[in-house]
Amino acid sequence: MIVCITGATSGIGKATALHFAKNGHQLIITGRRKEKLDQLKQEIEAKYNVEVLVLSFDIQNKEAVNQAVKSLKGKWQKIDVLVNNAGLALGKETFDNADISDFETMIDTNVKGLLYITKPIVELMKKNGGGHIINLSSTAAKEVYPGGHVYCATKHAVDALTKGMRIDLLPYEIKVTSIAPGMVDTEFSTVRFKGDKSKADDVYKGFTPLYAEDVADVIYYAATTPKHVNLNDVVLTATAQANSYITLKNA
Ligand code: 8X3
Repeated sequence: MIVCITGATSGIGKATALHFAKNGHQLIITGRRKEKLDQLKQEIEAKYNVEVLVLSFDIQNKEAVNQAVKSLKGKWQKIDVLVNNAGLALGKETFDNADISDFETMIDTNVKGLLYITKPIVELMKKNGGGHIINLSSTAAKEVYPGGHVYCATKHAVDALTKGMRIDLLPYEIKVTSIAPGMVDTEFSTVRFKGDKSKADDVYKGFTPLYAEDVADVIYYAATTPKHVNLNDVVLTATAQANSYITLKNA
């Protein structure tokens, strides 16, 4: 298969790229940090017998995204799976104390960015006679928690878009899946708390959280079900986490 993964420079995206590569799939990896993508391409091509194409762009920039998809030639247009992983949370202050530019970045990345990349790739999938879109949602799409407001809203939007795409893309044999992880020990919280490592580390202390590889495993499973089977919506959390706001810590 040819698998396009957004936000592949770290965390769930990177783990997903490695997981698919290990299983012999060709990759298109995208992200903002070109050096990190080039490094990952080198690492993967040295270890596994697969080809990796790097596309570096800011997913918030509609023109840049369109140009990148347009630049795909030959076999690279035959994308079987799009993993919409790029996304972020910024801040956990209450709504009234939060920063409006953080709101914009989250909406521009998690919602608009996802739309920018999906729209032209859907056209390729239609030409190819099918495909699979896997959207990275979150437990934040299922319940809203204190300080979650806009991040939770963007993930609720991802769930709604997943359902809407699944309905409208049915005639084209394009599967659409939502994977909603709970707390995953990645750069996610460091980004959310703007580099405050001690705040970020606290999130994953006192229990065993999910790791990026756990989510990659589920994404891979969803992408490799038989043609007549689709996982519509998968929620996965650490065993110690019940939902967005109940986690058994220091048990
Ligand atoms: C990430 C999970 O708990 O920070 O989507 O909302 S959480």
